[in-house]
Amino acid sequence: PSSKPAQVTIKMMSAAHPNFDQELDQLLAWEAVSDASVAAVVSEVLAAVRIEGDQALLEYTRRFDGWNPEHAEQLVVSREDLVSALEQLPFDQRSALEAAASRIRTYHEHQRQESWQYREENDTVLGQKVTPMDRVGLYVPGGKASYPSSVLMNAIPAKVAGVEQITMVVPTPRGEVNDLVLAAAAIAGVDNVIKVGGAQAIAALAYGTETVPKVDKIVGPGNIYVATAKRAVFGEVAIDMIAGPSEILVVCDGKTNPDWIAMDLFSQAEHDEQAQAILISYSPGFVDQVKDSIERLLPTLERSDITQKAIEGRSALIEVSDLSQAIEMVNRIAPEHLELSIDDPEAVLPQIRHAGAIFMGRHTSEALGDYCAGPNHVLPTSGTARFSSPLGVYDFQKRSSIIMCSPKGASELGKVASVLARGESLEAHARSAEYRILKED
Ligand code: HSO
Ligand code: ZN
Repeated sequence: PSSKPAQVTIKMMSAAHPNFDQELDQLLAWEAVSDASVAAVVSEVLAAVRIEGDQALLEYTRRFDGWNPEHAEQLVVSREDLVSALEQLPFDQRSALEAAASRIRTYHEHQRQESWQYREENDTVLGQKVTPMDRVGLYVPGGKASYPSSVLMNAIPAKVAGVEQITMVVPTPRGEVNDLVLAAAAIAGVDNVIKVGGAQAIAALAYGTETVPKVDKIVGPGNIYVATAKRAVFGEVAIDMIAGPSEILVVCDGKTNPDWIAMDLFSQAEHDEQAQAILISYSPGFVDQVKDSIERLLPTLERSDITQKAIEGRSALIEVSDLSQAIEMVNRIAPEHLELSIDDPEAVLPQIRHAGAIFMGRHTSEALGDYCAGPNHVLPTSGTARFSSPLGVYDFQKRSSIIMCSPKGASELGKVASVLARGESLEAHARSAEYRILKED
């Protein structure tokens, strides 16, 4: 970190510019990389794990993770190791993780879907029964994107849904696991932790091996090998959405300290060189003030390299004419995170239609939501907030339909079904329904 201001070439855009629409489209363009050579490696790994089970896991772990487990038992993190990771944590870290976990749990308890039913006049009952999935797998990346907060955000909703068994997989470069990640797993109630990563970990969760139980759904972020493997096993198991780079969109009326806005933009930019940070303001000249703050503050960051690449890459400071133009643009961008850094965010909320999470007012920074406000930080990226939602309890629950006919109800429905079945030339359907028509009806 340095205290000398940097020259930062962030895109400055204006909605009044004749080419603005094309420029914005270009800024938002994002294509998930798919790579034929990656796909080939992944399909080989999937097949090997499917056939050889633990032996393949050991072999790939030796090859890719740089340590030499001899027996599959060495891949398993014991209950005692989990508990001791928690106990060895410095006091402030432990209490912050616990405070975050408790707030995340409370928020997600509001999301639980309940079963329902209703009774018709003839005593036929119709309903929907909600059931948690039995087993869920959670992928946690190794390296720089190994976030304990993400362990909480993925595991707690599954537990709140009532999932019995959560298996976490995590690659361990040289056999070492991040203690904070283990502690977070202990706090969130993760049941098994296995030291295996990459496509081989996804294969193990999807097919099961001698030591890794087969799961019903796999969640959690990963690199291109992991994402490709998740896509390939989809159908065998359910998967969560495949996330693109992180994004933040700040709308500001010009009355927030520009340093706060710059730091909020950095908070996403520091995740990833491909991350996107956009400011939209309708206060003349405010974008230039924020640019000054960016140049002064960026060099003071520990991750200034990544942050600068993101700020100079897919990011922009945009001037628009008024609030309603800003709102229109928000809905077009459908950002993962939206900060409304304005006086009266509640007045604007009804018009916001597409955003993963909405941070209301100057004091609500995205960082608070990333860790501990309560809502999930796994959110739809790359404009997918137009049709998807934050990760939640509902992602670990499924529904079964319930139909219970009274004799009278079966008789009445039988007449309708019989006509429709004969229309489809399905004789057995028709007769099955007709058997149940009452004589007196
Ligand atoms: N902002 C990230 C989540 C995260 N932030 C984890 C810090 N740690 C999701 O877009
Ligand atoms: Zn973040």
